[in-house]
Amino acid sequence: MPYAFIGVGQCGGAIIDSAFSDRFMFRIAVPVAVNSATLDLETLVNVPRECWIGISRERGFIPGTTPGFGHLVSGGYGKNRKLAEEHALKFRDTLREVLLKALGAEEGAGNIPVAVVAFSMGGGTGSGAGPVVAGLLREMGIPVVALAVIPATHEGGLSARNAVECLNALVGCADSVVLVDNQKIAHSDTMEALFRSYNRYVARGICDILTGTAREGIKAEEQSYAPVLDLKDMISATTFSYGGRTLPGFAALGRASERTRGFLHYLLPFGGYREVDVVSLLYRSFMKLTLSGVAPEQAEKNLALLRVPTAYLRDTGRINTSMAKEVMEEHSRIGETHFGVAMTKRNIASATVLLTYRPAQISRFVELEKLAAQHQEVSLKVLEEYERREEE
Ligand SMILES: Nc1nc2c(ncn2[C@@H]2O[C@H](COP(=O)(O)OP(=O)(O)OP(=O)(O)O)[C@@H](O)[C@H]2O)c(=O)[nH]1
Ligand SMILES: [Mg+2]
Repeated sequence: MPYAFIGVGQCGGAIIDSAFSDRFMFRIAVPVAVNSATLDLETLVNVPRECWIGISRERGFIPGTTPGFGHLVSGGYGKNRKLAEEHALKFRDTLREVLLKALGAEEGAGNIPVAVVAFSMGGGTGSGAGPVVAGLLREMGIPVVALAVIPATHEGGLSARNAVECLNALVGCADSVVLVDNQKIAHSDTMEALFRSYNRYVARGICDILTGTAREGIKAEEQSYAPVLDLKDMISATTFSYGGRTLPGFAALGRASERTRGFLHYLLPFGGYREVDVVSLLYRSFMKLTLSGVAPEQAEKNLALLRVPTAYLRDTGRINTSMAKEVMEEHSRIGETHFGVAMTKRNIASATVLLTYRPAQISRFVELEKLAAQHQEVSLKVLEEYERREEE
């Protein structure tokens, strides 16, 4: 049974669209794009209409192939998170039905090994309906990884408030949360111009981990000595257990890659393949984390996946896995690391890491909370001002 890869709202849709630009993804996952605005859905290039779900104010969640879809699904929520959440909860039954159909799992979702649900927390649709979608999948027994985008500081108080409320809702609805912080691209005058490449970066990282944990295509003899990651690793690397209760961890994603074959391959060692310095690949991935204000060595636990061409896996010693593992252990406060190697058919070596934190370690959460409180205060002041005038 394939994975579910669901994008909610404009940002979530754009991220999964990017993930499915790699056609291989269609072999291991099913895309679904949920939105309240047909215009947003029409911007998707890789996710076909059969994989769309619209939110109609009258009819709830409807499949993309519904006649008159464009009329029924229009307008969006314009950053009104509360209203999007309210509608999603009100039409939860239609969501269940339409979602199972879109996932090709009408008989039940029991066999879906994991669902990734991507959305931004600063807007309306994704921020409001994203956690509802995640919660529903989790209720069906599917492990849920939320890919949640944090608004940049300059986006202001309303976006921050939506994000704070979304985070509060999310805690009960996801097994793990991977954070994608737009503050990382906020240095640009036109942050929006960087969305495409940022989405591609995030999608690649997540797809690497998912395809790296999908055992299909990896023959045992080819895998030889290298450790393998499975989905359980992915979930436990990003979840905390307290007694009998589990709570999602908050993970930052990092990825670095390099070419393994140059034009001058006849001058290079073993069949034209360069030596891969996995330690420096890992350090480069730490420098490109999707979350600002966290120290890589302060992560509670972590996961790392190396992907290398098959040739590297054939015999021992081609890549130094024990050094890589040691580096990862040094970057976990409790010494818990989940480490694996998978092969790729491309001439590329990559390291993808997830570094997991507790909320108290994330300074961006404190910033969001402050910004959100300012927003609320300002609006209330305005209200008071008007009320006073009316009383006078
Ligand atoms: N990283 C990234 N962030 C995005 C992208 N598109 C929008 N955002 C961010 O997402 C937030 C806005 O959310 P959207 O996803 O556009 O909103 P929505 O879920 O469609 O909700 P509506 O308000 O109903 O339109 C802001 O914080 C944007 O900076 C994207 O493609 N990539
Ligand atoms: Mg929108």
